[in-house]
Amino acid sequence: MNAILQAAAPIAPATPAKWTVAEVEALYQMPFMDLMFRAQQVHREHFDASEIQRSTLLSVKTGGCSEDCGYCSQAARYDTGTGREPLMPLAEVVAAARVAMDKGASRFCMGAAWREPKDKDLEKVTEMIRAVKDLGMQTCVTLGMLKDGQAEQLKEAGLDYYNHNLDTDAEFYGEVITTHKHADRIDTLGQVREAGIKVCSGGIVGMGESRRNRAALIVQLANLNPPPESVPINNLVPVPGTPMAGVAPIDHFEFVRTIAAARIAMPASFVRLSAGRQAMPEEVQALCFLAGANSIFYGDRLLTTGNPEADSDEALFEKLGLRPI
Ligand code: SAM
Ligand code: DTB
Ligand code: SF4
Repeated sequence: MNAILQAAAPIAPATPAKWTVAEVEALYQMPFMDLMFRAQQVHREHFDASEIQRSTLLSVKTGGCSEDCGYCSQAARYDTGTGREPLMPLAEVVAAARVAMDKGASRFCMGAAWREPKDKDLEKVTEMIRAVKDLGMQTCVTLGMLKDGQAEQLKEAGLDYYNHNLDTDAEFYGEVITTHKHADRIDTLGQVREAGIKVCSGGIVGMGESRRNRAALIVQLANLNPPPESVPINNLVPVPGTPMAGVAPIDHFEFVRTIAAARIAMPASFVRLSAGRQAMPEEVQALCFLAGANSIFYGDRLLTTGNPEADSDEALFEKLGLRPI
């Protein structure tokens, strides 16, 4: 073979390409129109741009959490007015899942305000997973950090997704949370993967982090191998009584850029426009869908805070010609 042909021969990379923070920062710095165009191209290579996935949340154990996450209404140490509720009875969970399914949600996500689940609690959550699966819905739970063997128990019960957000850049993590580490989150995600459960992991913006921190969070998510199947991007819901209550909100266009950067860096993942929609005009939400968001939380509550009414989401989808999947 001559030298030219040799140079042109494809070389299979030993490991998948990794994103760098500089590359994702460069996406953020693109002219808005160019960034949106590129995000649309990537989105349309992997998805039908008129389809949107809907997940409904339910807080199955509320408040009284030992952790100090600076944004969270459920941390016991902050005076947020969020009541404490023990683990919900199975029948109530199933009733809520049935309502969500009837309204058109395809996935039911059960959240618990725990640092980590105790074995006896996990047992009860596995009953919830089995019952919700029996209705014909996809299941997701978010229970905090997992120890050896727990992810396998969840898989055994039929769990589809485990949500565990990296939340913010490893370098900014200590400004937000001190009672556990970013490395602990990565460790739990590894256990979830090993057990064969799909990963749902994303983060929160608007906590006073820099654009570089936002780019780094996207890199840390995209470079998980493989990247999470589902990537929730939350805009901080400021909760009175938490340390983050008074942080200045980020500009809507910066939020849309974050969605676009996540879409480009994780082309095959569902990117979920998550918390914070109540404070977003419909037009901004539409820009997020244009930037590649193709999933939402659906139903009038997130965990402890509000979310747009299902009927108003339906009306928005109708206006945009978005079809639920
Ligand atoms: N305790 C578990 C954990 O921390 O993984 C599960 C529940 S926790 C409430 C789930 C996620 O909700 C957090 O990781 C965070 O991303 C998001 N979240 C909590 N409070 C929020 C807020 N005020 N604004 C936006 N997102 C929030
Ligand atoms: C995620 O990324 N966002 C959801 C879900 N995963 C568990 C939670 C949002 C919580 C918003 C504040 C609240 O309602 O307590
Ligand atoms: Fe607890 Fe999760 Fe809230 Fe942190 S985010 S305080 S771990 S419920």
